[in-house]
Amino acid sequence: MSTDCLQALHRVRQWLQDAHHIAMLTGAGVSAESGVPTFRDAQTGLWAHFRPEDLATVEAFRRNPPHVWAWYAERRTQMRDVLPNAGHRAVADFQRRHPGRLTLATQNVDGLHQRAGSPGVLALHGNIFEDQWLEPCALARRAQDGCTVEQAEAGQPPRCGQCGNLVRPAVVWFGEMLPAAALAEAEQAAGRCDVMLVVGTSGAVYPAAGLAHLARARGARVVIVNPHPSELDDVADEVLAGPSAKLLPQLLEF
Ligand code: BV8
Repeated sequence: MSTDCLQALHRVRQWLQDAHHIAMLTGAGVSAESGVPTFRDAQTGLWAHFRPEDLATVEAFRRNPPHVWAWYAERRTQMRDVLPNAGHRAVADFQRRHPGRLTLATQNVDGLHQRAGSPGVLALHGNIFEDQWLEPCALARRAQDGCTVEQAEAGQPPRCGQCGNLVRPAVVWFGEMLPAAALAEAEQAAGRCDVMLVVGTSGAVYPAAGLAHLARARGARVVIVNPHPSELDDVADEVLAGPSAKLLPQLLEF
């Protein structure tokens, strides 16, 4: 690591040690070293000619439920077989050593922060392993809440046995509101933190990416951990150009 990088790392570590409260926003890059393709990696195989933004919408699901359901089924299979990496573990270990000092908001739907042991993860974009109804249902909001889900033929999304609702993944699609409580808590943490760590995100998706702007506007130091340039670099006080599984343990082991 160059002298400049080492100096930047030590500077950020000092900011974190002096911080009363740390806010953290993670994106798909924090799971890259666990083997989860990032959201904007070139789609592989069957999905090579689809943009995620064109699949992760209610309209796409209504238009062709089996098509979108198959994309999620493939991603669930990918994500079921992976494990949290050293970056996820460094965050969870820090939270265990310093209860209440770090608020973690993630854009990821893979559940890896939760599996690493992080408490109170603010899952801004939901959880790919959970299902919900496509339409609001008087009986239940989530397939797990008591309605009977009838298995569908191969490739088709299941339906509710009572209300006939289509089952969809419990993730936030483009054009959908984020979970209000989680977003409000993330905004509160961004507004009162001394340091905001922005890890593994292109900063392309709002309102999640707006948390970095909010932290900056309220006077926090903003630090980016990302091996490549991102759309949030211009609001950062420091950009640590490297992989999170390597840098997070170096930043948080105190
Ligand atoms: C909404 C779940 C109200 C589904 C996802 C301004 C304000 C408000 C809204 C908007 C706005 N401008 C535009 C919008 C609309 C839209 C939006 O942001 N569009 C973008 C494309 C411009 N936002 C919305 O629709 C949101 N809803 O605002 O509601 C509303 C309603 C109607 C109309 C207007 C407003 C909902 C957004 C949520 C979408 N759902 N995921 C699913 O997963 O299938 S978003 C999806 O992208 C993932 O959650 C992902 O996490 C997220 C962001 O991507 P990244 O995580 O950053 O991943 P990416 O691949 O881009 O980058 C990876 C990074 O990792 C790279 O930088 C790479 O360099 C780095 N990296 C790689 N390896 C490593 C690494 N970093 C560290 N270590 C490594 N080893």
